[in-house]
Order: sequence, then C-alpha cells, then structure tokens
Amino acid sequence: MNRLPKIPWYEITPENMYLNRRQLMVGAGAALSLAALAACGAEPPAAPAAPAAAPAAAGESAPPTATPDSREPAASTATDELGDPLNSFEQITNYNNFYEFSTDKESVAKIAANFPVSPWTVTVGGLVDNPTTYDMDDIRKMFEVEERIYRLRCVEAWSMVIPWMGFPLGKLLAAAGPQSGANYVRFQTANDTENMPGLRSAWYSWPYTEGLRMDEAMNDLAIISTGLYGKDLLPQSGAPLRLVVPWKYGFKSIKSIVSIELVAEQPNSLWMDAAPNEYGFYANVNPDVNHPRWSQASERRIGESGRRATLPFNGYAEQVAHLYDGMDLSKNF
Ligand SMILES: Nc1nc2c(c(=O)[nH]1)N[C@H]1C(S)=C(S)[C@@H](COP(=O)(O)O)O[C@H]1N2
Ligand SMILES: [Mo]
Repeated sequence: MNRLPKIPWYEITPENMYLNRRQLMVGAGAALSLAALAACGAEPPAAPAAPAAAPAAAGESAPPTATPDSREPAASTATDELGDPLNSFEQITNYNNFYEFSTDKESVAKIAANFPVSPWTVTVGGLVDNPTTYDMDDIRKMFEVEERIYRLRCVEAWSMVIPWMGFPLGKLLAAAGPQSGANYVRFQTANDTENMPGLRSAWYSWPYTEGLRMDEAMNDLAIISTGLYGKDLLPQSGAPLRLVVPWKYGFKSIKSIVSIELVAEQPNSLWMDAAPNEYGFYANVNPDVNHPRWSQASERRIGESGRRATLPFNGYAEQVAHLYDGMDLSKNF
C-alpha cells in the first residue's frame, strides 16, 4: 500500500481503466483484507469471485490486490442484465450515427472531434412552471449520475451494449414543474452550422428533433446521458448530453441536446419528416413489424459474427410494454 503499482500499457485504455475500477469497486472490501494479509507476509487466499451485485462503492482508491507482474489484461467481464458482454469503448466511439457530422458511421468521430461542447446550455421550457436554462455545471450539480448498461438497437438492424453514465429524464422534467396540459416532450439538437458540416445537406429538415409521450419520458429507463465508460461523452456520442431510450430504435436517442420543451400535441421529428412511412413517432423496437425495406426480426451485434434475434422492446418489455396497452403497434410504429 506504500507503493503504487506501475500500470501496464495495456491497462491505460479508457475501457480497461473503467473495467478495472469497476472490479475494484465490486471487490473493495475483499481487496482491503487481502492487502492487509499480504502486508503481514501471509500467503493470500485465492481471489474471491466478484459478487453478482456490486455493493455500495466506497473503494475508489482501494489498492489492487495483485502484484503488477502477475496482472493479465483486464477481460471485459461486465455484462448487461441479459448477460450480453459490453461493447468496447473503441467500438462505441468509432461507429456512430450523427448525421450533423456525416452519414458515414466510421467518419463521424474524426469529423466531430473538434465540435465545441463547452460552454453549453440546455433550455427546459414550454408547458412548465419553472422554465430553466442550465449550463453543464448546473446539470452536474443537480442530477447525480449513475451507471446504466443498456442495449442500443439501431433501426438499421445493428446493436451494441453501452455502459452509460446518466440520470433519469424524469428528474429533469419534475424539476421543471410540468403543467397539466403537457402531454409530450420535444427535444432539439444543436444547430451549429459552423461546426456541423452535415447541416448543409438539404435532404433533412434540420435541426434534428425528437419526441416522447410524457409517460414514456417519465419511465425510469429513459435517461439523459452525460458519459460512458465512466468518462464524459465525446462529441460523436452526443456530448455534452443526449437522450437514451433503450426500448426504442436508436434514432429516438437524440444527441447534443439544446432544448427540451413540454408540449400539448405530438411533436414531429426529423425522421418522421424525412420518411413518414418508414419512421414513426413511437419507434419501439419490434421484431414483428418490419421496416418497409428490411426485416427487423434480427440484428447484428457490433463485434459479433452472425445475427441475434431482436427482442420486443429491445428486451425491456417488462418495464415498458404496459405503456402501450390497447395500442396497435403495427399502426403506431
Ligand atoms: N442529433 C442526432 N441525434 C442522433 C442521430 C443523429 O444523426 N443526430 N442519430 C441517431 C441514431 S440513428 C442512432 S442509432 C443513435 C446512435 O448513437 P451512437 O452513435 O451513440 O451509438 O443516435 C441517434 N441520435
Ligand atoms: Mo439508428
């Protein structure tokens, strides 16, 4: 404990830093007692298996138990609640849909690299008692972030598993004091023509907008994300804050938000404007309703060969299916 172990190069990636810290947090108690044993010269017992659920993490600074030379590269052992492994930081930040920068998923990261995300303000207004303009310091102070590991299923039939940092959208909306006539939420992305070259494309009705019904927005699964893998979001992921709605196709998870407005009527979205027969307002992940041009029954998980079956509501039916009781989801696609 008196000397910090040297960290091997292979552990300096954000992904491994994150996974190691996560393992330390999970095993903090055990780590401390093992370190104490080792310090007394006793043979440390075999490392205990990590408990399934992480206890409250107090051990950010707990020392690693292994000596540096016995360390192996951290394996990506973290999973989502279905047991699916996480995608890597590399994968998540180099394969992006963000049409304001490029329609080429593998070019977005590079083209967005210098997008200015600070200072940043987001306005929460419309049918609310307390219209507010927040800067990111306000957001960080008011809303404590937690980790949410979610699957992201793009309407194009690829998917990833992403460890987001964020807070429930419902907390932000509650702070605004929704009025009784507020039935929907409308989100809008930055319209930075100077730094977003994709805005020159006349194919789309910029700025990018999206919407949710109020009860969808208040569901605990819907979050505002400010980071992933324990780090602030990079521009390509929607820095400094973006929506994540894991039971809906990825295009609902609008990036780099500047405005959140509570409204009475169902708002339009960029994708509804672009192709209303292909992209509806609800856009719930649904293997039984195909896109007019391709099947939605299966998907390609980035990093895997072969295909996986697509799950209703992207596997979150238990939490959200009740929101659509009595609705025909083939009509309300
Ligand atoms: N403003 C904005 N938000 C956006 C998009 C976009 O082009 N512009 N693309 C959407 C689509 S289609 C998907 S699949 C997700 C992709 O998020 P990711 O790049 O973080 O994986 O972002 C969504 N949010
Ligand atoms: Mo998407």
